[in-house]
Amino acid sequence: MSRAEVTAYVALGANLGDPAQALLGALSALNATPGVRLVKASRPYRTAPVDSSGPDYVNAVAEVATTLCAPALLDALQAIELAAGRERPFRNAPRTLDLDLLTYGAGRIASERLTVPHPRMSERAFVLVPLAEIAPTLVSAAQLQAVAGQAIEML
Ligand code: PH2
Ligand code: MG
Ligand code: MG
Repeated sequence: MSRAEVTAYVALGANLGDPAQALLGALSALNATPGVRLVKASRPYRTAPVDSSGPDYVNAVAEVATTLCAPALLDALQAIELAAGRERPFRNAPRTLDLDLLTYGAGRIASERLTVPHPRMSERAFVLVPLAEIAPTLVSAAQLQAVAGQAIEML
């Protein structure tokens, strides 16, 4: 018997190499992953680095429907990051591709590898603005107001 699909939201970001191309490649790699179906993706946004360095980022958020459990979905995200040349020299280092699991259904997870919902998602315009574009009921006006000072523009 096959498992029911769960709706999950994934944040995409990059600020090295060709970030816009990396995000497009990641969306198609996500959809090509067995057990993962891309439902929608936000527009790409140019954003200033937050607690990070280097060039501006390109960020987006994707909605996926998945039959994978959350740890397997995380494995898939990390495999796509690695294939895009992701290196982790230090925390919040500039990167060719970052894929973060924001939510997994209504799941709450606090394991060594994974905290869901993502603990910093509501502090970041680069997550909330694209998330609000594709899932407006998940983001409140007050949350958007709280990050209104962070530089973000639609590409
Ligand atoms: N990701 C971070 C830290 N800072 N800043 C922007 N603008 N976009 C990001 O994706 C980003 C960041 C940690 O993953
Ligand atoms: Mg991140
Ligand atoms: Mg990450």
